[in-house]
Amino acid sequence: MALTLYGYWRSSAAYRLRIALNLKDVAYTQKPVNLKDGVQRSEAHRDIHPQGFVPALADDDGVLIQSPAILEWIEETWPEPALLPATPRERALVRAYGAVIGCDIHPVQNLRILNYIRAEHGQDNDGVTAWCQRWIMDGFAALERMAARDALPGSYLCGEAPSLADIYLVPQAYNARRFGVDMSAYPRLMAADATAREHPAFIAAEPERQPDAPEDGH
Ligand SMILES: N[C@@H](CCC(=O)N[C@@H](CS)C(=O)NCC(=O)O)C(=O)O
Repeated sequence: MALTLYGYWRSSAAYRLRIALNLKDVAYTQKPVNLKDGVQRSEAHRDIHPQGFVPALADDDGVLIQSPAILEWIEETWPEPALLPATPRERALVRAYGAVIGCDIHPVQNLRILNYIRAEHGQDNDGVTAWCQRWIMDGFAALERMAARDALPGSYLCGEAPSLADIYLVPQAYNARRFGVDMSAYPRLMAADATAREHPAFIAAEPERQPDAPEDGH
């Protein structure tokens, strides 16, 4: 099956898919969509992703969108190594980490939201950074409490091996560092993030290693 990932080097939703595909050792070709230049809003790109976002993943049958749905599709299509634990209760726990990040933290610090608060609510770089920090810290505080209360033993966020929880955590922690969040308040998250970032599948998925990453890092 030939897979094409429409993404952007610094898109955290695309970063999730790169990690998952790498963990499953599934090959894919990347087609970068330059979010900085607004290519995502073009008519041509909306034929691929009707919302005008990345990521999208094309296979021989068509195009899939929405990283949570695509991650589940990847897990069902290539079950090994499993990204979800064995029991329904543990699976719900892992999915909850993903939902806190994917539904509650990440959406409010997206490019289109940041452009909007700049253009319509007069925010400068400091205002935008403060906005991002606010919502990341709010969500990370909750995740840290979850990690303290509902930990599954192991050095990853939910156990001895990478799971969907790490696939959501690492890109979000990357964004947090980018926006200058003080990570020392979240020791459990940071320990799991450090463990995962040593895994070759996570290393290969790092934004700066992607074909469209600019040399100056911006
Ligand atoms: N819920 C979507 C979110 C996708 C999303 O927000 N993508 C961002 C990049 S991480 C994007 O394309 N932003 C373009 C924009 O805001 O104009 C998913 O998980 O796939």
